[in-house]
Amino acid sequence: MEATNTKAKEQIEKEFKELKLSLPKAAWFENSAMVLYKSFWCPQYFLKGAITFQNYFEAQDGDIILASLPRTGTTWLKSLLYTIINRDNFSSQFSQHPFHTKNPHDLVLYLEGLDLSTIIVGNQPLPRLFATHLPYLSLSDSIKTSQCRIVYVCRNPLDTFVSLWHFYLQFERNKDIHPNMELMEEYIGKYCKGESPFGPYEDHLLGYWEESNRNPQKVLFLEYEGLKKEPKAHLKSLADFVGCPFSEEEEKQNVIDEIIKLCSLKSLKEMEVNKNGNFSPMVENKTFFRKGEVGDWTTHFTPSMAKQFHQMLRKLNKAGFSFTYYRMNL
Ligand code: PAP
Repeated sequence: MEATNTKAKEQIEKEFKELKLSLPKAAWFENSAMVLYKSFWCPQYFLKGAITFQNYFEAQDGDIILASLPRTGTTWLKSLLYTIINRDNFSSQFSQHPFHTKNPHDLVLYLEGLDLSTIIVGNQPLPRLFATHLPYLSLSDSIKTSQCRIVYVCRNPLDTFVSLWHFYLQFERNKDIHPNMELMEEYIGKYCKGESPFGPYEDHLLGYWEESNRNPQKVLFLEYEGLKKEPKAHLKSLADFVGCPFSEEEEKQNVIDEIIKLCSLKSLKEMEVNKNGNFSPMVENKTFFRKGEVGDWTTHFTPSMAKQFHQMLRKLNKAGFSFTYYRMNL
């Protein structure tokens, strides 16, 4: 086992070094360069993890994988899924819930963030719950061939961009970069061209959406805006989909409402761990919780900025996709 691990590590290291040199690169803010890996823009920081995940992750039939693009509601879905799946371990009032001491990202890990030994040992509590930002086509084969289930969340691209913009600006705070309209327009151009972390946006969304149409038992496709509008109905379908349906008794005891309340932006934002804790040396927990508003882009974009999204939205429409819960009047 030890020898196999060492060999695998060497193999990953070799592939990583070769790819880092040979793949096309694109800049994304100052410290977040991306490489074009298997048709998506992989932040260089995640390249080694993506290789490890693709080659060594063995999905099990009971696994649940949350897939999303960055800033589309990942933290919210991580908290909802974690709470739904583990709800028997906590009293219905959730006063002792792990969210009081841990950020949802510390409880539901990204597959592309795991090291080789964690991926291989794979002894997380059952059912195993993971997350990923990788597109459907780039998932490890065992995810596609096993009976594991995927929950995908998307969000309208304009709000997603605004959220991403604020997220990355934090890293530039003390540097020589000015968050002006010109720079924002330039980044919208990159984003709409497909050059964004784990993008192109439309390929990511369509990959999971098409698979959810082909195989609805395998992929549950959700919209952030839908969750905001009808949280209760969405929680019920989430719980059914992951095999943990709410009983009549639970419904009577308002368990669904309690989960919605516990996982709300307001509640998570106010937890001490999210006010003052850190996810990593660079990322504070508070950056995962901002405004959570639908249509926030209207307070940021000029008409010409919004227009840049036309082509992306046309591509989605042409593929037969339109957002059920949000209409954009551009
Ligand atoms: P990540 O990729 O950095 O993990 P992700 O969680 O996917 O980000 O998305 C962050 C967005 O979800 C933020 O949106 P905003 O910038 O427009 O405000 C964040 O505020 C929002 N968000 C986080 N937690 C919740 C929640 N519990 N309910 C609703 N929205 C939330």
